[in-house]
Amino acid sequence: MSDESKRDHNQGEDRHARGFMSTSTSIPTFLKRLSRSVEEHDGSRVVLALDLEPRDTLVDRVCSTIDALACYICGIKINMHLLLPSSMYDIKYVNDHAHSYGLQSIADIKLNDIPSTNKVAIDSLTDSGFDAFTINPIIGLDALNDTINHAHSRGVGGMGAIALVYMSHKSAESSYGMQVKVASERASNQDPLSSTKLYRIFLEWALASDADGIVVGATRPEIIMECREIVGKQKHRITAIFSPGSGAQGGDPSIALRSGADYIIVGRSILYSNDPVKEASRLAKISSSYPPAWA
Ligand code: 6CN
Repeated sequence: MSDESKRDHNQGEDRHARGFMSTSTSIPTFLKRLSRSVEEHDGSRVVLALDLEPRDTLVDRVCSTIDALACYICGIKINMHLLLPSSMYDIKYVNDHAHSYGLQSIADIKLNDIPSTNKVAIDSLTDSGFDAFTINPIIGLDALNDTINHAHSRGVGGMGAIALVYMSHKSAESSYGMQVKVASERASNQDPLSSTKLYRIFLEWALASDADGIVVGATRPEIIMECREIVGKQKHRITAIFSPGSGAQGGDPSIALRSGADYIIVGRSILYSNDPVKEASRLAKISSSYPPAWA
């Protein structure tokens, strides 16, 4: 990174710190921080998936991508593309850089282990400057509760947890869409098991464990709609719907948002377009034209 961009970066950090202190004494949770970022970025509800090719100068390329696109997005999402080839120091540097623009940062690790291991992972992600992470509900309700409680007690205002409910890729149907039998109050004496789809159980567990958000693929507008209806019935809590899979995976961002997604997660169709700024700006405009479902 050049001296000049480092200087800009540090100035941005100061701006971020001032913003944090001047708003109020209450500590904002992940969704409040994300909403504030939306306000600061002209209503954009685009989360940029920073899935760049892991070649030399990856951190510099990631930071210059943030520099170019920061005003069209409300957050970044980092996954194995960057996490595996980078040091914790580099990741913290990238997250600090994103924060200097008021952006939130999500660690897309689809956390999926026993609670004690999950907690160690969450502590490391907190130390690396992340604001939230993705988690796989297959670990079960008690483990989800335990892990998410821990996350909410970490960092400034807590780490957000975003649970996978229905992934965007084609074969998600064979797992998330699987018909399963569960013991339920609705079942009859003749058949003590009732039948449902796995993603409905994941949704129920995500809400029961106070997940801050859920992931539903933009390739599944009908499932977004179904989840929106259930999520919208909650009286005392907001759970945001994050929708990846538009563009490169074939989903339509407008349809995902109209179906009830709060945030679209987009990578390749911005990063590898002929004009990433134009494409990010286009998606920012689309996303800002759909009011958040809870407004
Ligand atoms: O817009 P793209 O298809 O290039 O990228 C979508 C991003 C990727 O980083 C992928 O890992 O969203 C992530 N993702 C997630 C869940 C899911 O069901 N489908 C995805 O594509 C997440 N998180």
